[in-house]
Amino acid sequence: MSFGGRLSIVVGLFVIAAGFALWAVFGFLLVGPPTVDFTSAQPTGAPVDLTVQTVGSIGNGYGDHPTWVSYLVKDPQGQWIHSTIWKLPAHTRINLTVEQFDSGSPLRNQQWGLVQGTVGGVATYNGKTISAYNSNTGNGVGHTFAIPTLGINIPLIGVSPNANNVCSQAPCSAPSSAENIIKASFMTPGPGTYPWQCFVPCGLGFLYGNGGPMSTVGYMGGFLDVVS
Ligand SMILES: [Cu+2]
Repeated sequence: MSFGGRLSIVVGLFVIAAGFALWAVFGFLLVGPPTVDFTSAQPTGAPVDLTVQTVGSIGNGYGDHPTWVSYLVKDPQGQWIHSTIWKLPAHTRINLTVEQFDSGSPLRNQQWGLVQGTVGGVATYNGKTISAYNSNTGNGVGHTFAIPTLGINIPLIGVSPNANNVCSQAPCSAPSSAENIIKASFMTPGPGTYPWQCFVPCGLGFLYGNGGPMSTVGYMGGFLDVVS
């Protein structure tokens, strides 16, 4: 074979290999949870009801990590969606309900037990108004819902670890599964993308509890996609 023929084979193989590499990299980077849209669920300016749940292990039917701890969100049609990316209207009151189905533990940082940045600086825990929760009491705190750029933090109090009905397959529902309901309201700011996350290192089995679901969008963190 001529030098030119061999050169074209080498170049051709290189182009094919580079193409596969780019396809793999972009495929890995672009796969993510769907954006759940709350902007057209109600008249402009009206409060938005945002209901999420936290589950200790998401279970089967949600991809490759059935044992991972996760959030889910209820879309405006009432379906539970495995996503942490929510499209919300700007300058609007969000009435958040968290259905907490996971157990808890004492916090490493008691700051995460404070309710901060919500309307009135309070939340309700099974109907009782709180401005802080001492995680060294009761069942501790399972997760937090925090939006650092907005100064928002809400501790999600754990269910009893001794309950014989702790949910391990999403979507969870009460009363068949033990549940705590935490509610709070907050105002969305102007348009932008605002990351939110849990600050409790709840990624069991990962380094310091901060890998796996704690560092994967769709499980213990996501984004508010705030639009005008
Ligand atoms: Cu968490």
